[in-house]
Amino acid sequence: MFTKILIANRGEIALRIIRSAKELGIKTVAVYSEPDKESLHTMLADEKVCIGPAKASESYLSIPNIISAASIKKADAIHPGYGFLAENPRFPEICSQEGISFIGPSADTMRILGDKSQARQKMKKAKLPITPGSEKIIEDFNTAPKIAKNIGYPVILKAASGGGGKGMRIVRSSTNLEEMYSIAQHEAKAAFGDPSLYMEKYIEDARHIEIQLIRDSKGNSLAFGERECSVQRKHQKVIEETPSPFIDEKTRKKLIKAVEDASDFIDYQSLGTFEFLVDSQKNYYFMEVNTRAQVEHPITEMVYGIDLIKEQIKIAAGNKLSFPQNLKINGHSLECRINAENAETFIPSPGKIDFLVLPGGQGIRVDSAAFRGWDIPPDYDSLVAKIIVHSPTRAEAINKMQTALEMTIIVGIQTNLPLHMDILSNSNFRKGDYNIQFLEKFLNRKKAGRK
Ligand code: MV4
Repeated sequence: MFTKILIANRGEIALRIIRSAKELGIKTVAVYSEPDKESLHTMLADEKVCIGPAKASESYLSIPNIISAASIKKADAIHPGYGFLAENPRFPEICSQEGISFIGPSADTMRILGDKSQARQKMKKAKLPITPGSEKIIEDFNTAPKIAKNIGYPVILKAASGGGGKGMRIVRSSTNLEEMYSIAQHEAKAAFGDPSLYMEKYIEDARHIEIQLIRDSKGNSLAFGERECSVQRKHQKVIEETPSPFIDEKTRKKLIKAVEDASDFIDYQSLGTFEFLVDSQKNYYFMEVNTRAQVEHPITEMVYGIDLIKEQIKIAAGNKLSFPQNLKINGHSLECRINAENAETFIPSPGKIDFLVLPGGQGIRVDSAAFRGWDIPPDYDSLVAKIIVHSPTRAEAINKMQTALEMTIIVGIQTNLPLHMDILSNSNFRKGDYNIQFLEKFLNRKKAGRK
């Protein structure tokens, strides 16, 4: 087992990783940027190293700075968390050159899955259903109208280096194909330095469903019941839940089996998430693989009673998967992402937390790096806390979440707590009747004052 892990991240996820490492008896090293000097992850790790100024490109995104910190502190492994360097294949590559274990999949796996067009073809070979679409990237716009016609409108253009929605455009008819192509291409070039696009059939009224996978270096794999992540705005998830109110036992079993088989096919190692779109007929289509621990991993931990990060660390050290194969889903879990932002305009609201009460009690978990007096820097994402509940049924989980949020007090900054309260009391949400369009439509209705 590792003796010392460096956590190449900040905020709640850095704390989350420190907690699992401590439980495993592993020492931890925090890295921090100048404005994060007085943050919780630097206080709670065993050791800490400043890796640069506020600008992420000169601190949390600087591979040389982080590797130097690991060498100085003699860390034998690095956990990347999510965001920052978590899905950059150069990071595991350089870790391996330096003799440091990277807690995540191999650079090769990251590279293949990071190219969304290549990932699609790979998963097609692995027998996962994919949407009809172009076999590879579109080399020449002149071929695009024919590809679109063959697929049938509406189509969606996606950036090969994308993910998370950037460089993506829905095209509903041939008249605006050229314009949308140009916009998507420029956006992709600006965001990823790669203008390559590919095309898929656009699936209407879909749900965003994802399957958590863990697979060890000996080929033991385990996929879990789905997380429903359709409540999102501008590709940022807002509420996640498991199980999905839409997925039946038969579809769940098929998804789990399909992901376990696909992970064997690509010899995936570590924790990973397979994203799917599920249409109103419950047909599912592979979208992409996230090669990291995700923000919403706790809801899976709640219903299965497990610690995914501990297990991820253990299998990175070469241990065999220790979860039994017969894990059962127990009850229902929801997560609300509490952000420092205006609940109506979504404008970030960094600043000092003057007073803070976070909820607790049976079936309530809060993953947060917030404390009274913390001055949230404006330089990073606006996640303040993840409030996670666990109850026997979905209805009880929603009620528990409402109570938990009512007992949450955050003074000094604006948060999206009022938005969460609105969603949780919405009748369609309560019926489980929602898809990826839900939040956008809900917000439009609210703006028009119709609620
Ligand atoms: C799609 C889609 C519909 N049809 N692909 C969004 C991010 C990336 N993970 C995949 N995404 C989507 N891909 C096909 N063929 C719908 C989404 C999608 C979405 C699209 C527009 C607006 C909001 C969305 C939210 C989630 C997923």
